[in-house]
Amino acid sequence: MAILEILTFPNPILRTKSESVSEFDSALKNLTEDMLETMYDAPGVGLAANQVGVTRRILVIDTDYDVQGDDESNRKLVKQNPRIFINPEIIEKTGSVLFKEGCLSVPGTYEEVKRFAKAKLKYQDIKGATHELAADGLLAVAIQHEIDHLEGRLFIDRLSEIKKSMIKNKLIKRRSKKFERSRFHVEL
Ligand code: QAP
Ligand code: CO
Repeated sequence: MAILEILTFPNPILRTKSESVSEFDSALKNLTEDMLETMYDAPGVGLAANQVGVTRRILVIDTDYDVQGDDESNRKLVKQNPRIFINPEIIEKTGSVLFKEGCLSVPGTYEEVKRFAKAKLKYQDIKGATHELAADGLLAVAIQHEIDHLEGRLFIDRLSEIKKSMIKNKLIKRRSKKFERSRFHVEL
């Protein structure tokens, strides 16, 4: 098990369309375990494989977990419901909701996005067996957000042009500040 590096905007891998999984082997199982560990550590409620550099149609989601402990050293998962979706496809969608979303690849940015309120999902499990799942609430929103990642789409793409450009400017500025700081550090 390992905690993987989460890629952040504007990394081009986040813009890559992911390819279907056809081999349900131990490498797939190891990757999904690492993705779950990375998600719980972040902490987040969902992660797509391309966020850790793997452009395959793999998602992990847990919208039900609870943590105990006040700092990193004694943090413990006291309840969890890890879900793994391979080659997920939305086959039915109804209603609409506004949900204030964030993304581990767009840190520190939260904006309301319009989503379908309910979604029926067809997916494969870790062994390749096909299942269906009817989702609503936070799970339905998480599924739509994560499937966007598989298409190379980010939640900020679903905002108005003006909001999107403000956010992009903010993130690019923050990134160059970070770069300046690290360069300064090296030169010292
Ligand atoms: C996607 O997002 C999602 O900016 C998962 O500083 C979004 O886990 C599912 C996070 C909305 C359902 C509803 C974001 C953590 C986590 C940040 C996340 C941050 C730290 C985002
Ligand atoms: Co995301």
